[in-house]
Amino acid sequence: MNPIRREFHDLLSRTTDNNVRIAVTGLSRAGKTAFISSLVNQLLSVSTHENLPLLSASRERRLVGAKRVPQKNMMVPSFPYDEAMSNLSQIPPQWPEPTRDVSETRIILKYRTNKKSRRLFGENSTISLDIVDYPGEWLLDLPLLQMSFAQWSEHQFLALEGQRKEYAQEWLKELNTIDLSASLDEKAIANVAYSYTQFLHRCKANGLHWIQPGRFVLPGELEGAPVLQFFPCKMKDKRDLKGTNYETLEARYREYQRRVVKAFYKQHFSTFDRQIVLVDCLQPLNAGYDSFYDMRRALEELLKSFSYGRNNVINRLFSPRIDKIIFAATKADHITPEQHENLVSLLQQMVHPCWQTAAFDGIEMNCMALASIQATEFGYIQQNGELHPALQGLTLEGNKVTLFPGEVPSKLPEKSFWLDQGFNFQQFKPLSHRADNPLVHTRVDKALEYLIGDKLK
Ligand SMILES: Nc1nc2c(ncn2[C@@H]2O[C@H](COP(=O)(O)OP(=O)(O)O)[C@@H](O)[C@H]2O)c(=O)[nH]1
Ligand SMILES: [Mg+2]
Repeated sequence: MNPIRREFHDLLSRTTDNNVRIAVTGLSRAGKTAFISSLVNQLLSVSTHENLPLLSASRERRLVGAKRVPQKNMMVPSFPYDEAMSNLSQIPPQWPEPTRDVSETRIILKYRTNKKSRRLFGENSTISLDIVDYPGEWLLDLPLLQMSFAQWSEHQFLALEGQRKEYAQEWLKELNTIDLSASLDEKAIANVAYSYTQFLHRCKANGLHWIQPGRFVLPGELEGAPVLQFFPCKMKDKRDLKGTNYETLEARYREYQRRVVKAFYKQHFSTFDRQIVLVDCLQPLNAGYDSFYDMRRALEELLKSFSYGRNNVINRLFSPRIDKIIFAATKADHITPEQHENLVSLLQQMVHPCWQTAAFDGIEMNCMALASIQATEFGYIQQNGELHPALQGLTLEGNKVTLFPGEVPSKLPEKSFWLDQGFNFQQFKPLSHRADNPLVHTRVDKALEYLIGDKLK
Protein backbone atom coordinates (compact mmCIF):
# COMPACT_ATOMS: atom_id res chain seq x y z
CA MET A 1 0.00 0.00 0.00
CA ASN A 2 1.35 3.47 -0.78
CA PRO A 3 1.75 5.83 2.20
CA ILE A 4 -1.29 8.02 1.40
CA ARG A 5 -3.56 5.03 0.94
CA ARG A 6 -2.20 3.50 4.12
CA GLU A 7 -2.95 6.65 6.09
CA PHE A 8 -6.43 6.69 4.61
CA HIS A 9 -6.89 3.04 5.42
CA ASP A 10 -5.71 3.65 8.99
CA LEU A 11 -8.13 6.51 9.27
CA LEU A 12 -11.01 4.29 8.25
CA SER A 13 -10.03 1.55 10.64
CA ARG A 14 -9.62 4.06 13.44
CA THR A 15 -12.88 3.22 15.10
CA THR A 16 -12.30 -0.51 15.02
CA ASP A 17 -8.72 -0.16 16.12
CA ASN A 18 -9.23 1.50 19.44
CA ASN A 19 -9.74 -1.64 21.48
CA VAL A 20 -7.27 -4.49 21.79
CA ARG A 21 -7.95 -7.67 23.70
CA ILE A 22 -4.71 -9.09 25.02
CA ALA A 23 -4.81 -12.62 26.35
CA VAL A 24 -2.26 -13.75 28.91
CA THR A 25 -1.89 -17.45 29.43
CA GLY A 26 0.55 -20.09 30.64
CA LEU A 27 0.41 -23.20 32.78
CA SER A 28 -0.27 -22.61 36.46
CA ARG A 29 2.57 -20.84 38.26
CA ALA A 30 4.06 -19.69 34.94
CA GLY A 31 3.72 -16.12 36.26
CA LYS A 32 0.46 -14.78 34.76
CA THR A 33 -0.73 -12.94 37.86
CA ALA A 34 2.71 -11.39 38.39
CA PHE A 35 2.91 -10.37 34.73
CA ILE A 36 -0.50 -8.71 34.58
CA SER A 37 0.04 -6.95 37.92
CA SER A 38 3.34 -5.57 36.66
CA LEU A 39 1.94 -4.65 33.23
CA VAL A 40 -0.91 -2.65 34.75
CA ASN A 41 1.44 -1.09 37.31
CA GLN A 42 3.97 -0.10 34.62
CA LEU A 43 1.31 1.48 32.41
CA LEU A 44 -0.20 3.42 35.30
CA SER A 45 3.27 4.82 36.07
CA VAL A 46 4.14 5.79 32.54
CA SER A 47 3.28 9.47 32.78
CA THR A 48 5.53 10.02 35.81
CA HIS A 49 8.41 7.57 35.26
CA GLU A 50 10.70 6.45 32.47
CA ASN A 51 10.00 2.83 33.18
CA LEU A 52 9.19 1.54 29.69
CA PRO A 53 12.06 2.59 27.38
CA LEU A 54 11.55 -0.37 25.03
CA LEU A 55 7.97 0.66 24.27
CA SER A 56 8.46 3.10 21.40
CA ALA A 57 5.44 5.29 22.20
CA SER A 58 6.83 5.78 25.68
CA ARG A 59 10.41 6.35 24.52
CA GLU A 60 9.18 8.92 22.02
CA ARG A 61 7.22 10.56 24.84
CA ARG A 62 3.95 10.06 23.03
CA LEU A 63 2.32 8.06 25.81
CA VAL A 64 0.40 10.65 27.80
CA GLY A 65 -1.15 8.53 30.51
CA ALA A 66 -3.14 5.47 31.51
CA LYS A 67 -6.06 4.80 33.77
CA ARG A 68 -8.00 1.79 34.93
CA VAL A 69 -11.67 1.73 33.99
CA PRO A 70 -14.44 -0.81 34.63
CA GLN A 71 -14.27 -3.77 32.28
CA LYS A 72 -16.93 -4.21 29.59
CA ASN A 73 -17.60 -7.90 30.12
CA MET A 74 -19.59 -8.15 33.34
CA MET A 75 -19.77 -11.94 33.32
CA VAL A 76 -16.06 -12.41 33.95
CA PRO A 77 -14.41 -11.84 37.35
CA SER A 78 -12.15 -8.78 37.59
CA PHE A 79 -8.43 -9.30 37.73
CA PRO A 80 -7.48 -8.70 41.41
CA TYR A 81 -4.98 -5.87 40.78
CA ASP A 82 -5.51 -4.03 44.08
CA GLU A 83 -5.10 -7.25 46.06
CA ALA A 84 -1.90 -8.07 44.17
CA MET A 85 -0.47 -4.59 44.79
CA SER A 86 -1.38 -4.71 48.46
CA ASN A 87 0.55 -8.01 48.79
CA LEU A 88 3.53 -6.55 46.94
CA SER A 89 3.53 -3.46 49.15
CA GLN A 90 3.75 -5.37 52.42
CA ILE A 91 6.97 -5.34 54.41
CA PRO A 92 8.50 -7.68 53.45
CA PRO A 93 6.67 -7.90 50.10
CA GLN A 94 4.61 -11.01 49.32
CA TRP A 95 3.75 -12.56 45.97
CA PRO A 96 0.12 -12.15 44.90
CA GLU A 97 -2.22 -15.01 45.80
CA PRO A 98 -2.74 -17.52 43.01
CA THR A 99 -5.96 -17.20 41.00
CA ARG A 100 -7.44 -20.21 39.26
CA ASP A 101 -9.99 -18.94 36.78
CA VAL A 102 -10.41 -16.53 33.93
CA SER A 103 -10.34 -12.82 34.86
CA GLU A 104 -9.95 -9.52 33.06
CA THR A 105 -9.17 -5.85 33.49
CA ARG A 106 -9.41 -2.78 31.27
CA ILE A 107 -6.99 0.11 30.83
CA ILE A 108 -7.35 3.21 28.70
CA LEU A 109 -4.17 4.63 27.21
CA LYS A 110 -3.95 8.17 25.99
CA TYR A 111 -1.22 8.78 23.39
CA ARG A 112 -0.12 11.15 20.68
CA THR A 113 -0.13 9.52 17.32
CA ASN A 114 2.77 10.06 14.96
CA LYS A 115 0.54 9.85 11.90
CA LYS A 116 -0.35 13.10 10.21
CA SER A 117 -3.88 12.12 9.18
CA ARG A 118 -4.88 11.20 12.68
CA ARG A 119 -3.35 14.26 14.24
CA LEU A 120 -5.89 16.32 12.32
CA PHE A 121 -8.57 14.87 14.57
CA GLY A 122 -7.13 16.34 17.73
CA GLU A 123 -4.20 16.25 20.06
CA ASN A 124 -4.55 12.86 21.68
CA SER A 125 -5.83 9.46 20.70
CA THR A 126 -7.06 6.79 23.07
CA ILE A 127 -7.02 3.05 22.99
CA SER A 128 -8.55 0.62 25.44
CA LEU A 129 -6.73 -2.55 26.40
CA ASP A 130 -8.60 -5.51 27.80
CA ILE A 131 -6.16 -7.81 29.53
CA VAL A 132 -7.52 -11.32 30.01
CA ASP A 133 -5.91 -13.92 32.26
CA TYR A 134 -6.83 -17.56 31.62
CA PRO A 135 -5.19 -20.88 32.60
CA GLY A 136 -3.08 -22.49 29.86
CA GLU A 137 -4.38 -25.86 31.08
CA TRP A 138 -7.68 -25.05 29.40
CA LEU A 139 -5.98 -25.07 25.99
CA LEU A 140 -4.80 -28.62 26.58
CA ASP A 141 -8.40 -29.72 26.11
CA LEU A 142 -8.66 -28.70 22.47
CA PRO A 143 -7.88 -32.23 21.15
CA LEU A 144 -10.88 -33.54 23.10
CA LEU A 145 -13.14 -31.91 20.53
CA GLN A 146 -11.93 -34.38 17.93
CA MET A 147 -12.09 -37.52 20.04
CA SER A 148 -14.99 -39.71 21.08
CA PHE A 149 -15.13 -40.84 24.68
CA ALA A 150 -13.75 -44.25 23.70
CA GLN A 151 -10.89 -42.69 21.71
CA TRP A 152 -10.03 -40.28 24.48
CA SER A 153 -10.02 -43.12 27.03
CA GLU A 154 -7.71 -45.15 24.82
CA HIS A 155 -5.39 -42.17 24.49
CA GLN A 156 -5.28 -41.68 28.24
CA PHE A 157 -4.36 -45.30 28.93
CA LEU A 158 -1.59 -45.14 26.32
CA ALA A 159 -0.13 -42.10 28.09
CA LEU A 160 0.34 -44.04 31.35
CA GLU A 161 4.09 -44.39 31.29
CA GLY A 162 6.95 -43.70 33.69
CA GLN A 163 6.04 -41.44 36.60
CA ARG A 164 2.48 -41.10 35.35
CA LYS A 165 1.92 -44.86 35.55
CA GLU A 166 3.26 -44.95 39.07
CA TYR A 167 0.93 -42.16 40.23
CA ALA A 168 -2.05 -43.86 38.51
CA GLN A 169 -1.93 -47.08 40.53
CA GLU A 170 -4.47 -45.99 43.12
CA TRP A 171 -7.15 -44.79 40.73
CA LEU A 172 -6.63 -47.86 38.52
CA LYS A 173 -7.40 -49.98 41.57
CA GLU A 174 -10.49 -47.88 42.21
CA LEU A 175 -11.49 -48.22 38.55
CA ASN A 176 -11.57 -52.00 38.97
CA THR A 177 -14.24 -51.67 41.65
CA ILE A 178 -16.87 -50.18 39.36
CA ASP A 179 -19.03 -52.27 37.05
CA LEU A 180 -19.45 -50.13 33.94
CA SER A 181 -22.34 -52.17 32.59
CA ALA A 182 -24.29 -52.09 35.86
CA SER A 183 -27.14 -49.64 36.26
CA LEU A 184 -26.21 -46.08 37.16
CA ASP A 185 -24.64 -45.63 40.59
CA GLU A 186 -23.75 -41.95 40.98
CA LYS A 187 -21.88 -42.54 44.20
CA ALA A 188 -19.64 -45.16 42.63
CA ILE A 189 -18.91 -42.84 39.70
CA ALA A 190 -18.14 -39.97 42.06
CA ASN A 191 -15.65 -42.15 43.97
CA VAL A 192 -13.69 -43.24 40.91
CA ALA A 193 -13.84 -39.71 39.48
CA TYR A 194 -12.46 -38.35 42.74
CA SER A 195 -9.59 -40.78 42.68
CA TYR A 196 -8.91 -39.94 39.02
CA THR A 197 -8.85 -36.22 39.83
CA GLN A 198 -6.45 -36.88 42.71
CA PHE A 199 -4.19 -38.69 40.25
CA LEU A 200 -4.19 -35.65 37.93
CA HIS A 201 -3.42 -33.35 40.86
CA ARG A 202 -0.57 -35.62 41.86
CA CYS A 203 0.90 -35.47 38.33
CA LYS A 204 0.70 -31.70 38.45
CA ALA A 205 2.19 -31.43 41.93
CA ASN A 206 5.14 -33.51 40.72
CA GLY A 207 5.90 -31.22 37.82
CA LEU A 208 3.98 -32.96 35.00
CA HIS A 209 2.11 -30.44 32.90
CA TRP A 210 0.27 -32.35 30.20
CA ILE A 211 -3.02 -32.89 32.02
CA GLN A 212 -6.36 -33.79 30.44
CA PRO A 213 -9.07 -32.79 31.08
CA GLY A 214 -7.54 -29.44 32.04
CA ARG A 215 -10.54 -28.27 34.08
CA PHE A 216 -10.15 -31.18 36.49
CA VAL A 217 -7.08 -29.55 38.05
CA LEU A 218 -8.31 -25.95 37.62
CA PRO A 219 -12.09 -26.25 37.94
CA GLY A 220 -12.81 -22.59 38.75
CA GLU A 221 -16.55 -22.22 39.28
CA LEU A 222 -17.22 -25.80 38.12
CA GLU A 223 -15.73 -27.36 41.25
CA GLY A 224 -17.85 -30.34 42.32
CA ALA A 225 -20.13 -30.22 39.25
CA PRO A 226 -21.06 -33.59 37.66
CA VAL A 227 -19.63 -32.41 34.33
CA LEU A 228 -16.20 -32.81 35.98
CA GLN A 229 -17.03 -36.32 37.21
CA PHE A 230 -15.95 -38.80 34.60
CA PHE A 231 -12.79 -40.77 33.89
CA PRO A 232 -11.26 -42.83 31.07
CA CYS A 233 -12.47 -46.42 30.95
CA LYS A 234 -12.82 -49.33 28.55
CA MET A 235 -16.06 -51.03 27.66
CA LYS A 236 -15.91 -53.87 25.15
CA ASP A 237 -19.54 -54.69 24.60
CA LYS A 238 -21.41 -51.50 23.80
CA ARG A 239 -24.64 -53.10 22.59
CA ASP A 240 -26.94 -52.34 25.48
CA LEU A 241 -25.76 -49.25 27.33
CA LYS A 242 -29.08 -47.78 28.34
CA GLY A 243 -29.14 -46.78 31.99
CA THR A 244 -25.59 -47.98 32.70
CA ASN A 245 -22.70 -46.26 34.41
CA TYR A 246 -20.88 -46.18 31.07
CA GLU A 247 -23.73 -44.33 29.41
CA THR A 248 -23.56 -41.60 32.06
CA LEU A 249 -19.78 -41.30 31.78
CA GLU A 250 -20.01 -40.93 28.03
CA ALA A 251 -22.78 -38.35 28.35
CA ARG A 252 -20.72 -36.33 30.83
CA TYR A 253 -17.74 -36.42 28.51
CA ARG A 254 -19.89 -35.04 25.68
CA GLU A 255 -21.25 -32.38 27.98
CA TYR A 256 -17.69 -31.47 28.94
CA GLN A 257 -16.74 -31.16 25.25
CA ARG A 258 -19.72 -28.93 24.55
CA ARG A 259 -20.31 -26.88 27.67
CA VAL A 260 -16.76 -26.53 28.91
CA VAL A 261 -14.27 -26.82 26.04
CA LYS A 262 -16.29 -25.40 23.15
CA ALA A 263 -17.81 -22.75 25.38
CA PHE A 264 -14.38 -21.46 26.36
CA TYR A 265 -13.23 -21.19 22.74
CA LYS A 266 -16.43 -19.48 21.65
CA GLN A 267 -16.95 -17.11 24.55
CA HIS A 268 -13.37 -16.17 25.30
CA PHE A 269 -10.73 -17.38 22.89
CA SER A 270 -12.57 -16.10 19.81
CA THR A 271 -12.41 -12.52 21.14
CA PHE A 272 -8.63 -12.26 21.61
CA ASP A 273 -6.53 -10.05 19.30
CA ARG A 274 -3.09 -10.66 20.73
CA GLN A 275 -1.72 -13.47 22.88
CA ILE A 276 1.21 -13.82 25.24
CA VAL A 277 2.07 -17.31 26.46
CA LEU A 278 4.20 -17.33 29.60
CA VAL A 279 6.51 -20.28 30.18
CA ASP A 280 8.49 -21.08 33.29
CA CYS A 281 11.39 -23.04 31.78
CA LEU A 282 13.34 -22.98 35.02
CA GLN A 283 10.99 -25.04 37.17
CA PRO A 284 11.21 -28.13 34.90
CA LEU A 285 14.98 -27.68 34.68
CA ASN A 286 14.98 -27.95 38.45
CA ALA A 287 12.53 -30.85 38.50
CA GLY A 288 14.27 -33.17 36.01
CA TYR A 289 14.00 -34.97 32.68
CA ASP A 290 10.38 -36.22 32.88
CA SER A 291 9.09 -32.84 33.96
CA PHE A 292 11.03 -30.99 31.27
CA TYR A 293 9.83 -33.12 28.39
CA ASP A 294 6.32 -33.22 29.76
CA MET A 295 6.29 -29.41 29.72
CA ARG A 296 7.51 -29.48 26.13
CA ARG A 297 4.67 -31.82 25.23
CA ALA A 298 2.17 -29.57 27.00
CA LEU A 299 3.49 -26.58 25.02
CA GLU A 300 3.15 -28.53 21.81
CA GLU A 301 -0.49 -29.30 22.65
CA LEU A 302 -1.11 -25.74 23.67
CA LEU A 303 0.23 -24.44 20.36
CA LYS A 304 -2.47 -26.33 18.49
CA SER A 305 -4.97 -23.72 19.58
CA PHE A 306 -3.16 -21.21 17.38
CA SER A 307 -2.92 -23.32 14.28
CA TYR A 308 -5.91 -22.24 12.29
CA GLY A 309 -5.28 -24.11 9.06
CA ARG A 310 -8.35 -24.68 6.92
CA ASN A 311 -10.68 -27.45 8.11
CA ASN A 312 -9.23 -27.09 11.52
CA VAL A 313 -11.53 -27.61 14.49
CA ILE A 314 -11.11 -24.00 15.62
CA ASN A 315 -12.05 -22.66 12.23
CA ARG A 316 -15.23 -24.67 12.35
CA LEU A 317 -16.15 -23.08 15.68
CA PHE A 318 -15.40 -19.42 14.89
CA SER A 319 -13.00 -17.25 12.89
CA PRO A 320 -9.96 -16.61 15.03
CA ARG A 321 -8.53 -13.09 15.29
CA ILE A 322 -5.18 -13.49 16.99
CA ASP A 323 -2.52 -12.13 14.65
CA LYS A 324 0.47 -11.92 17.00
CA ILE A 325 1.66 -14.29 19.66
CA ILE A 326 4.63 -14.00 21.95
CA PHE A 327 6.21 -16.74 24.01
CA ALA A 328 7.95 -15.35 27.06
CA ALA A 329 10.23 -17.25 29.42
CA THR A 330 9.35 -15.74 32.79
CA LYS A 331 11.26 -15.24 36.06
CA ALA A 332 14.47 -14.35 34.19
CA ASP A 333 15.68 -12.68 37.39
CA HIS A 334 16.26 -16.22 38.72
CA ILE A 335 19.33 -16.44 36.53
CA THR A 336 22.24 -14.10 35.86
CA PRO A 337 21.83 -11.79 32.82
CA GLU A 338 24.49 -13.48 30.67
CA GLN A 339 22.26 -16.60 30.77
CA HIS A 340 19.21 -14.82 29.33
CA GLU A 341 20.26 -15.54 25.77
CA ASN A 342 20.41 -19.26 26.54
CA LEU A 343 16.98 -19.09 28.14
CA VAL A 344 15.48 -17.57 24.98
CA SER A 345 17.26 -20.13 22.82
CA LEU A 346 15.92 -22.96 25.00
CA LEU A 347 12.41 -21.61 24.73
CA GLN A 348 12.76 -21.29 20.96
CA GLN A 349 13.79 -24.91 20.75
CA MET A 350 10.71 -25.91 22.70
CA VAL A 351 8.37 -23.91 20.50
CA HIS A 352 9.87 -23.68 16.99
CA PRO A 353 9.66 -27.30 15.81
CA CYS A 354 5.91 -27.49 16.39
CA TRP A 355 5.48 -23.98 15.00
CA GLN A 356 7.16 -24.99 11.77
CA THR A 357 5.12 -28.13 11.22
CA ALA A 358 1.70 -26.59 11.82
CA ALA A 359 -0.24 -24.14 9.69
CA PHE A 360 -0.17 -20.83 11.50
CA ASP A 361 -1.75 -18.76 8.78
CA GLY A 362 -0.90 -15.13 9.20
CA ILE A 363 0.20 -15.22 12.82
CA GLU A 364 3.44 -13.52 13.76
CA MET A 365 5.40 -15.23 16.51
CA ASN A 366 8.27 -14.21 18.75
CA CYS A 367 10.20 -15.56 21.75
CA MET A 368 11.74 -13.56 24.60
CA ALA A 369 12.74 -13.68 28.27
CA LEU A 370 11.44 -11.34 30.96
CA ALA A 371 11.02 -10.80 34.69
CA SER A 372 7.63 -9.28 35.55
CA ILE A 373 8.52 -8.43 39.12
CA GLN A 374 12.14 -8.66 40.01
CA ALA A 375 13.05 -10.59 43.13
CA THR A 376 16.84 -10.49 42.88
CA GLU A 377 19.62 -8.00 42.37
CA PHE A 378 22.51 -8.75 40.10
CA GLY A 379 26.16 -8.21 40.97
CA TYR A 380 29.56 -9.88 40.97
CA ILE A 381 31.30 -11.92 43.63
CA GLN A 382 35.02 -12.36 43.92
CA GLN A 383 36.32 -15.89 44.08
CA ASN A 384 40.01 -16.85 43.82
CA GLY A 385 40.81 -13.39 42.53
CA GLU A 386 38.18 -13.58 39.75
CA LEU A 387 34.85 -11.85 39.41
CA HIS A 388 31.81 -14.08 38.89
CA PRO A 389 28.22 -13.03 38.11
CA ALA A 390 25.86 -13.62 41.05
CA LEU A 391 22.36 -12.89 42.31
CA GLN A 392 21.28 -11.68 45.69
CA GLY A 393 17.80 -12.03 47.14
CA LEU A 394 15.65 -12.94 50.14
CA THR A 395 14.51 -16.57 50.21
CA LEU A 396 10.83 -17.21 50.98
CA GLU A 397 11.94 -17.96 54.55
CA GLY A 398 13.50 -14.48 54.69
CA ASN A 399 17.21 -15.40 54.53
CA LYS A 400 19.49 -13.20 52.45
CA VAL A 401 21.48 -15.31 50.00
CA THR A 402 24.03 -14.63 47.28
CA LEU A 403 24.42 -17.33 44.66
CA PHE A 404 25.17 -18.34 41.15
CA PRO A 405 22.11 -20.44 40.26
CA GLY A 406 23.71 -22.28 37.36
CA GLU A 407 24.01 -22.28 33.62
CA VAL A 408 20.92 -22.57 31.46
CA PRO A 409 21.38 -25.02 28.59
CA SER A 410 20.90 -23.35 25.21
CA LYS A 411 19.63 -26.59 23.67
CA LEU A 412 17.09 -29.19 24.73
CA PRO A 413 19.05 -31.12 27.35
CA GLU A 414 19.75 -34.87 27.28
CA LYS A 415 18.98 -37.15 30.19
CA SER A 416 22.62 -37.09 31.31
CA PHE A 417 22.33 -33.37 31.83
CA TRP A 418 20.36 -33.79 35.07
CA LEU A 419 22.87 -36.34 36.36
CA ASP A 420 25.95 -34.24 35.63
CA GLN A 421 24.79 -30.78 36.55
CA GLY A 422 22.63 -29.65 39.41
CA PHE A 423 20.27 -26.72 39.19
CA ASN A 424 19.48 -24.42 41.98
CA PHE A 425 16.83 -21.97 40.93
CA GLN A 426 15.62 -20.72 44.29
CA GLN A 427 12.34 -19.00 45.02
CA PHE A 428 12.75 -15.45 46.30
CA LYS A 429 10.53 -12.81 47.81
CA PRO A 430 9.84 -9.89 45.48
CA LEU A 431 12.13 -6.85 45.91
CA SER A 432 10.77 -4.05 48.08
CA HIS A 433 9.61 -1.04 46.12
CA ARG A 434 8.46 2.39 47.20
CA ALA A 435 4.72 2.80 46.77
CA ASP A 436 5.16 5.76 44.40
CA ASN A 437 7.64 3.89 42.19
CA PRO A 438 6.73 1.28 39.60
CA LEU A 439 7.65 -2.36 40.22
CA VAL A 440 11.14 -3.31 39.11
CA HIS A 441 10.92 -5.39 35.91
CA THR A 442 13.02 -6.69 33.05
CA ARG A 443 11.66 -6.35 29.50
CA VAL A 444 7.96 -6.09 30.29
CA ASP A 445 8.26 -3.07 27.97
CA LYS A 446 9.64 -5.27 25.20
CA ALA A 447 6.60 -7.53 25.55
CA LEU A 448 4.33 -4.48 25.44
CA GLU A 449 6.04 -3.14 22.32
CA TYR A 450 5.42 -6.43 20.61
CA LEU A 451 1.82 -6.69 21.80
CA ILE A 452 0.60 -3.12 21.23
CA GLY A 453 3.47 -1.05 19.78
CA ASP A 454 1.83 -0.97 16.33
CA LYS A 455 -1.50 0.15 17.80
CA LEU A 456 0.13 3.23 19.33
CA LYS A 457 1.66 4.52 16.10
N1 LIG B 1 11.64 -14.15 40.74
C1 LIG B 1 10.48 -14.06 40.13
N2 LIG B 1 9.50 -14.89 40.49
C2 LIG B 1 8.31 -14.79 39.86
C3 LIG B 1 8.06 -13.84 38.84
N3 LIG B 1 6.80 -14.00 38.41
C4 LIG B 1 6.28 -15.00 39.14
N4 LIG B 1 7.18 -15.49 40.03
C5 LIG B 1 7.02 -16.60 40.98
O1 LIG B 1 6.10 -17.55 40.45
C6 LIG B 1 4.99 -17.71 41.32
C7 LIG B 1 3.75 -17.93 40.52
O2 LIG B 1 3.44 -16.75 39.82
P1 LIG B 1 1.94 -16.35 39.44
O3 LIG B 1 2.00 -15.05 38.73
O4 LIG B 1 1.05 -16.45 40.62
O5 LIG B 1 1.61 -17.55 38.42
P2 LIG B 1 0.24 -17.89 37.67
O6 LIG B 1 -0.26 -19.15 38.28
O7 LIG B 1 0.65 -18.13 36.24
O8 LIG B 1 -0.69 -16.73 37.81
C8 LIG B 1 4.98 -16.45 42.18
O9 LIG B 1 4.35 -16.68 43.41
C9 LIG B 1 6.46 -16.16 42.32
O10 LIG B 1 7.03 -16.98 43.33
C10 LIG B 1 9.15 -12.95 38.46
O11 LIG B 1 9.04 -12.09 37.57
N5 LIG B 1 10.32 -13.12 39.15
MG1 LIG C 1 -2.63 -16.50 38.42
